[in-house]
Amino acid sequence: MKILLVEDSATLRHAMSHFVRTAGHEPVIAKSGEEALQIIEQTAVDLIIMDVEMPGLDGFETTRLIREWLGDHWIPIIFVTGMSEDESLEEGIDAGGDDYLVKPVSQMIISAKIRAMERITDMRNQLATLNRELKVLSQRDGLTHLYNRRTFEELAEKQWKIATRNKAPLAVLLLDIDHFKQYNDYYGHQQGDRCIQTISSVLAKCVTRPDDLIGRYGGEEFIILLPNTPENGAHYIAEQIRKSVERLQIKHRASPSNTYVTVSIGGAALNYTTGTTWAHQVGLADKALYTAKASGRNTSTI
Ligand code: GH3
Ligand code: MG
Ligand code: MG
Ligand code: MG
Ligand code: MG
Repeated sequence: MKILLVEDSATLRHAMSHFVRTAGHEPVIAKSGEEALQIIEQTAVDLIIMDVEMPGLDGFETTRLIREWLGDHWIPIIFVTGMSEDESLEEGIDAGGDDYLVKPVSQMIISAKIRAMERITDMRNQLATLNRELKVLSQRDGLTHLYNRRTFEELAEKQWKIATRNKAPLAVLLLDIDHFKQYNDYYGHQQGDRCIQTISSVLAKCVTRPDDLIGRYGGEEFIILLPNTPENGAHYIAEQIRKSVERLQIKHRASPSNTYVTVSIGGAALNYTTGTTWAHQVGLADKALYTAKASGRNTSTI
């Protein structure tokens, strides 16, 4: 671990550096609170050992400022001080310290306290990793890793509000795989799932702007939000998707035309003259999808 030692006394700095090295860690030295803040802003450290009584910023003030700077990123801070009063310990903990040692401290105590903090750091890191994984699981669809419907709706409504506030163009596309029930019945559910995955990766390839959103809307239905995209842009993207799927030539012997897997796409662009809501716009895209289906499938209608 990289351990920041904040200590104004040269003698103690030397002793503590030695302790830290002996414990198998790398000391980084700050001679004052001000210097500690500069280091924190530039260097990632794993633990801080902080003197309290220092000219200029004292250890408590420095700790408050460091906590503010670090925000959610927690690193352990241990005070080492000559002040043994209960009130002083209380102030240190309230300032954001995690432990409070009264001088003199031995090599053994420093090593043990570092190990204890290392243990807590490990646990926090594991928890952070699990939280990230949990977030992905709760926001994404397991089969395609696209946004699930709930998350898509949340994100899309935000984008929709931004667009209407700025009177910016925005389009939504709904996509449905053609004759997919027959595909499943003929090839089985597992191959059906693989087909859904393949279509989802086509979407990811065709819809590439950072603000664009793709979601799995239902079983074999997908929804796409295209911010800053007017009707002709949406039409272009829809055709790109439709043609890309067609070009894959995924065999579909059970389709009425005995050919390949195709998709139908319905879209709607935001229209400021008629005024609308997000739900209404999705409804318009759904109607357009119905029209695309009715006009023979493997079509996009916007
Ligand atoms: P259309 O061209 O009118 O869209 O016909 P369709 O058969 O695709 O339409 P329908 O909505 O009747 O059928 C959708 C089928 O998609 C139903 C189900 O067999 C299949 N399906 C839905 N979700 C999944 C899924 O997660 N995995 C698999 N393998 N199949 C699914
Ligand atoms: Mg001091
Ligand atoms: Mg469907
Ligand atoms: Mg259907
Ligand atoms: Mg379908």
